[in-house]
Amino acid sequence: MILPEKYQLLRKNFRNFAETEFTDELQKKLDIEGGYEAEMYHKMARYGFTGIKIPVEYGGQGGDSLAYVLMIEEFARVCPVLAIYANTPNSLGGGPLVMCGNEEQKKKYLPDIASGKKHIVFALTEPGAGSDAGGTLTTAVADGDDFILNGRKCFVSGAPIADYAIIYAKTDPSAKGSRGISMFIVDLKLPGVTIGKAEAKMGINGYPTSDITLDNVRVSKADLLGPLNDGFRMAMKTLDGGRLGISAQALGLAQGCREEAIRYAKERKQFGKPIAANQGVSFMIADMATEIEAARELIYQTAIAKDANSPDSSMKCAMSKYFASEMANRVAYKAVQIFGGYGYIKDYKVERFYRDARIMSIYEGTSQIQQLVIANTLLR
Ligand code: COS
Repeated sequence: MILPEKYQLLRKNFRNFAETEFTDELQKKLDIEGGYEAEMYHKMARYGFTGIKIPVEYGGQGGDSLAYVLMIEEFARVCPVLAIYANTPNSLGGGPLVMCGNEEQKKKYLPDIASGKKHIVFALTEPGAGSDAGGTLTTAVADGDDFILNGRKCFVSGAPIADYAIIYAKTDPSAKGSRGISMFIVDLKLPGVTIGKAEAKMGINGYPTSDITLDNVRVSKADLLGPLNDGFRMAMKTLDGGRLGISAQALGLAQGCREEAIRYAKERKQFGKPIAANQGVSFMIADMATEIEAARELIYQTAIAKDANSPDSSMKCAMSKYFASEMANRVAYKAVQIFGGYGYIKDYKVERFYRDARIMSIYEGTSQIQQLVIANTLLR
């Protein structure tokens, strides 16, 4: 797709920022030490990236899904984990508030999220409710002006550094399956909240992931987000946007792999010529580039369809995530293959890309869940 000039300029700005700020030194530090780079988050906030999709009246940039996709793609092309820093406030964290917060909630929370003062995360998954997100066991029981929450959320990206979490809990125990679930904004400083130890992960190091345990946590009724008992549908709608974001992250990673592989294949000489002169290598590059272009077209079209409220946009978000995340894994595999033994060594970026790619066909719904969403839409 030939992008209108406005988006080309945006892409250039995002690329400049990532290439200047996401230094190799910082990327290696994050990968080896894990943890979190608060200074980078604040820098992104100063540039308006943490609020790109948050409406202007609440302190954001009011950008559309295509601008958001371009930002995530360009950031992930240089460093997939740092792309998440800009993703969470715009997507799974801030998204539910933008979508169904009342005026008071939006005014209270969104400006601080857009400006990077506060960090908000999305807590849906539980030890026994992963792909079956409707199997939520966390409960919220009304008590006077509050709800009392009990349960445990797991694999919450960003929990150790977050101020708030969007928590899903069953408010109507008599409702079957995914019905009777509600959404809450929970201040993680409230008594009874425990944040677990950061998980040791294969990749995406530098943005910590942990459990959140809720033990009789008293949450004000003012922090019920959206209609009572309708939280699951809101979670699914939020995940539509989240899946688009992951597809852009996978696209950026694949583009980064492609560039590394081409540079190396032209430089590296074996049998007296650059390895790129061998069809075995050049055809891998042709395949990588073709798949990346196909993903890019699908993702950009999906972003436009989503903003136009096209009836098939949920399915397209699932298709984008399914195709782009599997594609990124294939492309990262080939990039490592082209680098040969060096691709297995941590000094070379493709080694990290390969590990980072692996989660993309898992988080925000596995590839198999995306297939289910696509098939259910087509066959209903
Ligand atoms: N937008 C709006 N509403 C949606 C929706 C969407 N994208 N997807 C589903 N819904 C609605 C359905 O229309 C249905 O509404 P009614 O109850 O009014 O009929 C309701 O939500 C339940 O949908 P469904 O019957 O499809 O729910 P299931 O329990 O069968 O679950 C899957 C569907 C498997 C698709 C869902 O649980 C899922 O996405 N699981 C993966 C979760 C995930 O991605 N976890 C990662 C968390 S972030 S790391």
